[in-house]
Amino acid sequence: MKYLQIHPPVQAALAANRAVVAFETSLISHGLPWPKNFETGQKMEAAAQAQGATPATIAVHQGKIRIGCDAPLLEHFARAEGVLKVGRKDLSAAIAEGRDGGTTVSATIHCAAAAGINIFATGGIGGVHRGGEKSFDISADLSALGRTAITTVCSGAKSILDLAKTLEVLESQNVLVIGFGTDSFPAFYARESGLKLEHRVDTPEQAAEILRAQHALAMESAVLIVNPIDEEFAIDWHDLQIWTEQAEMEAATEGVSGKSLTPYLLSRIGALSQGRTLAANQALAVGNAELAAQIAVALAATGIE
Ligand code: PSU
Ligand code: MN
Repeated sequence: MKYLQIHPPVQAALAANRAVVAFETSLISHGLPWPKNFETGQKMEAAAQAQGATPATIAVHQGKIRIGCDAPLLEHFARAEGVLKVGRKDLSAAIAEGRDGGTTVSATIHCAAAAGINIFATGGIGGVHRGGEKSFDISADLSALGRTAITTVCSGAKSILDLAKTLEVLESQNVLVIGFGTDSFPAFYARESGLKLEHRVDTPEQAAEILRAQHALAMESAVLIVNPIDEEFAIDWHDLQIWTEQAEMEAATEGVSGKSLTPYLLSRIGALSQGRTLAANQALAVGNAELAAQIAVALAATGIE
């Protein structure tokens, strides 16, 4: 595609059918503060490489879609002010205007699939916000997952959301949700939401088996592999509720809504928890990068006919 600029190591890996894992940049530009964001991006890439996969961090840079960023470009997206938050619907405008954009899940999976990458990892997907039945604030990630054939590894949806409604919308969108080593939908910073899942795998090979069937059936929707945060970094559900309610109240008082709401809540909860949620966010994102790479390697080993 005309607007794609594929980084040479990613191009080489794709041409040789080797494992490639895509990452997003909104997590870096809007989800975490400097320098934790740059460190997280680098650690995610290193985790993929350690498993034998090539990382491809995706962004819009000067109106071009970059499939794979080198370290200076990653640092740019971590440091620069005023980077646009680019969802799938914003891609064309960001390109035409020659902008710099950090791509969200919805935009990143569209670009990854266009480049021929079939696995993507992030921290947590967007979903239905609390009170979504009134505000209609439902992340475009959900409908994008419903119409993009890509495997997405994440720690469930962000705990600031209404997780039960988020699971309902994923079901409506035909997104297959599989617990990795768990029977319950993980809650981002917390290991458990208490919401039961129907499908579970315990190894990357078992996951790869399902992905082969998904591919053979020519499904147009994503498979979501949900991986709980490491015990060591997990945060108590009750503490999270208190911080989230406080942050939600502040957002309402300050009139924050739309695109700014998720970054605002994440940043306020980071401050209220004295940085514990930031450490947790990094740990879970790196864990998901590692698992995605293991699954990509398992898939590449036997092909995906
Ligand atoms: N995962 C994280 N932190 C983030 C995000 C994901 O650990 O900040 C980003 C993703 O880019 C996701 C976006 O697509 O948050 C959701 O934003 P919204 O709720 O506005 O759709
Ligand atoms: Mn929203």
